[in-house]
Amino acid sequence: MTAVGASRFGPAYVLALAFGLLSQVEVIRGDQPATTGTIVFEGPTPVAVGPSPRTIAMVDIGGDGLTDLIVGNVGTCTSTCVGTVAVLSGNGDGTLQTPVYYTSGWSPSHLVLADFNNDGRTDIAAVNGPDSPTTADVYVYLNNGDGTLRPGIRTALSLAPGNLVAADFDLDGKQDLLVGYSASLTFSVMLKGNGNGTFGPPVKLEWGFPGFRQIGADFNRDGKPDFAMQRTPGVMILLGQGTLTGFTPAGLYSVSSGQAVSGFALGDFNTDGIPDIAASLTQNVSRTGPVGAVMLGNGDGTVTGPVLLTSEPKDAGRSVAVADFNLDGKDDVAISLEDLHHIAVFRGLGNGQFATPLLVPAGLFCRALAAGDLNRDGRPDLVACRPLHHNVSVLINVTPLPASGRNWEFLE
Ligand SMILES: [Ca+2]
Ligand SMILES: [Ca+2]
Ligand SMILES: [Ca+2]
Ligand SMILES: [Ca+2]
Repeated sequence: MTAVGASRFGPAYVLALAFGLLSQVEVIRGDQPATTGTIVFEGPTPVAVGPSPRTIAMVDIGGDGLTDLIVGNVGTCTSTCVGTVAVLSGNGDGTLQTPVYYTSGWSPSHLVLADFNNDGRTDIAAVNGPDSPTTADVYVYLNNGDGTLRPGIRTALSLAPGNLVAADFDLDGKQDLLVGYSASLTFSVMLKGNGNGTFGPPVKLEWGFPGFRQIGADFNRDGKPDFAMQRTPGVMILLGQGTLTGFTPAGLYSVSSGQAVSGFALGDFNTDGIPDIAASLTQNVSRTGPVGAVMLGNGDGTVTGPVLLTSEPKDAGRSVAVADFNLDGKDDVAISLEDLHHIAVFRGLGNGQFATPLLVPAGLFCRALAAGDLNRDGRPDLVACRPLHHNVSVLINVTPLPASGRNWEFLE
């Protein structure tokens, strides 16, 4: 895999940005036909979701085949501090219904999706922190199966956490939660799932070094959940032993000097069936760094890379989402560029390399990203949180279909 926009692609490329309702970016590069890889999004269309959307997920909550939007809103403090998890049911045509709000702690900063009560329906967990003045907790919302959620089940924590990984770490058939803290703390917490949305007492996992912003996968393919986490100067992979507390470091990988991981997503960028890691990156002081990086899993818990994802002009990557946006069977990477008000879409070539990014206008100050198919045409759409504007930007994927003419109806 290679650095996108680096010299190996040659200097002969022109990046042309088109702004407007139909946001299409053509990339013309000397070594590749300009007609390949065009990705087109309509929008952005703002959709009001609540006071301050900070985290986002897309999933079919109602089991009706329509993708819904889940947003965590930072709340307000009066006598108590209350935030919300908002569910916007999808209409299946790219539009969303009015938000339904569920009470959470003050600052839902990360959402994960898992079936916590083993009823076959996807539930939601939200972690509240890390800058909450009064609350430190996890809320689990069990899915009623009719598009609604049950009121959140609160699990208190002693310190305000930052993010979550849901997995069955101890292999008892019940989803557990790994809770990550801020970059300055040297431990995580494991919550053993009881299989009903509640958890056992928090178990502290002391690492001896700061590490957070975790993402789970079975990186060494032994059936035991593992996870990767941000650890300066990059990413550390810890292999699970099938217990709540046993994790073996498998490697620490530098990403880019002076930069840190701001978001994680999983994909398979070299189509070998082994999970790979995509990360968005904060910017360095001189603002000369990449906006993201990809690390290719080797299947034994180690990774190869990083492949740096570079975008011009430079910006900090705020969040990352992975999907096959042009339906060529190869995972692509989207990274939100908050200050540039764009999303950089890196088209995957299927061999661990990426094309020069397409810059898609996403509205002012776009942050948390999610990908999913809102209008049932098989093409993953993008939604970006805009907390300063109290809404999300919806970008509908209208990428032209390949000339080979697949029947998209069968994708439903
Ligand atoms: Ca469930
Ligand atoms: Ca494993
Ligand atoms: Ca792979
Ligand atoms: Ca693709």
